[in-house]
Amino acid sequence: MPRPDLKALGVNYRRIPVMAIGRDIYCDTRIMLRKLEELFPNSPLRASTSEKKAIEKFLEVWTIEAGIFVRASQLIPTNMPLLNDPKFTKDREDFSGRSWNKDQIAANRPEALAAIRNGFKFLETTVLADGRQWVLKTDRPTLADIEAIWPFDWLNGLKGALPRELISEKQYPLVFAWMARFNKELQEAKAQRPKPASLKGDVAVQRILSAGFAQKGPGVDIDDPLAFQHGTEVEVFPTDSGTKHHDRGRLVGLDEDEVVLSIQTQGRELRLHYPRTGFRVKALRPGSHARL
Ligand SMILES: N[C@@H](CCC(=O)N[C@@H](CS)C(=O)NCC(=O)O)C(=O)O
Repeated sequence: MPRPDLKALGVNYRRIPVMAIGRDIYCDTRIMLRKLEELFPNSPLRASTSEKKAIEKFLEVWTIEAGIFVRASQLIPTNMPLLNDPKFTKDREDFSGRSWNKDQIAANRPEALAAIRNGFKFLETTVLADGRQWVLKTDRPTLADIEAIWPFDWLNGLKGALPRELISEKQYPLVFAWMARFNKELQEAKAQRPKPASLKGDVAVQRILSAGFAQKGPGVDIDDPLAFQHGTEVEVFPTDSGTKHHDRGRLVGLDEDEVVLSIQTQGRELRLHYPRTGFRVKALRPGSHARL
């Protein structure tokens, strides 16, 4: 924070990353990955069978909603110079809703470490136990690998986060070999891809505002438990972190997977897309919205 480019778009959601495809803005990697997979259906990343899709989904839920990422973030080393900057710690508190006092972080560390160590053991003794190269026994990494690997790989690269006497190649050889393989594949993929263009924020904002929509919305499901009508004025915000940053607008999409909010910015409509779980949708005028 601050996020001037998102502000110029009228987006209050504070977390990163955010993806724009035309005037459709996607908040949260869970919905971004899904949309990218829809847009590139021949992509070799998505799982091919319902059983494999289930594993992919469980791994997403495990790392994001079941708390692996939160535990990983609690292992940020307390000797990081930034933790002495009150502006930084205040911002982290606004983001996470918990204390970033060094002593409290240190006191919480054993519990967080136990959760992460449990995660390493789980991967070592189940998912990777038969010596497979990739989570779904494919020739190349798939989305299931991505869903599982990122918090562990992040911690592995964050100096001082993992005590090596407890968590290393020695105790978890299969997990560490998998992370090394993944990073090698990633470097090779990066070397082969077309070079992405970088845009200044204001240019990106204008490009987004003058674009068309990338997709048709899902519509507002009449069976959704919220029983909201299309067009109800609502606010949407995450319930796990960044919870104080609410977007307000008209509800134009709601189903089992997705929430879509329509906002107006500089006279143009933008549609903000969020995953259905982990976000709250609240009517701005309680009582005025109900269909029933
Ligand atoms: N579930 C969200 C989590 C996003 C998230 O926690 N992002 C963190 C970085 S990993 C963030 O935005 N930090 C910057 C901030 O302070 O707002 C997702 O998968 O996109």
